[in-house]
Amino acid sequence: MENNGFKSGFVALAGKPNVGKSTLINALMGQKVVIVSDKPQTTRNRVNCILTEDHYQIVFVDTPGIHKPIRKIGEYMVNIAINALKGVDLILFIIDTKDGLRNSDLRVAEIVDKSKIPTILLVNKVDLIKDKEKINLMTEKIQSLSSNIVKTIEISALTGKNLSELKQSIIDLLPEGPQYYPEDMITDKPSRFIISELIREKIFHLTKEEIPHSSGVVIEELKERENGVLYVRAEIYVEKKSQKPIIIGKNGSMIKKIGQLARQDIEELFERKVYLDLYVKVRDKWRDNENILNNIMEYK
Ligand code: GDP
Ligand code: K
Ligand code: MG
Repeated sequence: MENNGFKSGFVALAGKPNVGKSTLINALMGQKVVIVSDKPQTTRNRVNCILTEDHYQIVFVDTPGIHKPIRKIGEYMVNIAINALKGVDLILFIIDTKDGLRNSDLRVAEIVDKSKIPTILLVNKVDLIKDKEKINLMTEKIQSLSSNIVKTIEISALTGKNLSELKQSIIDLLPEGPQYYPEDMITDKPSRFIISELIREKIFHLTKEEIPHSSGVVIEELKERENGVLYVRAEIYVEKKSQKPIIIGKNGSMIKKIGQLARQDIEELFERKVYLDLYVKVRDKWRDNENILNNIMEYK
């Protein structure tokens, strides 16, 4: 054979918000590539994460959670998630044992079933639950709805339980194929996107209520200075005037904290000194504004 049995393929994560899709990708990648938080709808875009070894290349496709959208941004996210399943080689369908089954899980089960793509059902967060019966009932219900489930594995994306078994199962199910991306590439997204995500993640971690979901981050300038420092100017969008002082914080303490934590992550990822300039802009109802959404969700 020409490619000496090299295996490759696209593996999409499917599931409602907050089941642990992004956490699982980072765990399988062995490094943090996509952002994670305890809040639903943290992930807003499709992000390909590429894991290359001697005899295989797995392209994990992270997606926003499938839910019932209220805002226009939610419609964008659900469309992105559903479209991301098209044409992949394998689906990892994740359910959350802690949260139990909800309507959105059943909706995902239907979408997964319709895709006819081989699917591994992942029963996640088993570190949190001892009730075997509950796990079995959830698993059987989903198996009865998605006829293309070829395997079911109980995992913990957080503790790593059964993740090596999962990785082996993925490789077993992948077809022989080409190396789609260069071996040193870990994501298909541009630096601007990764940087804006790392800033947005800190807003998700440090603020609460409607603030994280009302915020968006746009990189206005990114350049390498002669002294080797990476200069980043980013704008944080909020929806209302009253939200701006919350992001800025007392005497600028919040925006300073967001900047410090984001800068550390960016420096680690890009292995260089970073100068991060953050500004806050009020963009009235930007989550329903198609022009802004087309700009902010552009990294498709
Ligand atoms: P996503 O919205 O599906 O991408 O979910 P995230 O990856 O952002 O995770 C949502 C939350 O669930 C975060 O607080 C994670 O730390 C947590 N989480 C993910 N997997 C596990 C797990 O296996 N066990 C526990 N205890 N928490 C988990
Ligand atoms: K989340
Ligand atoms: Mg996510």
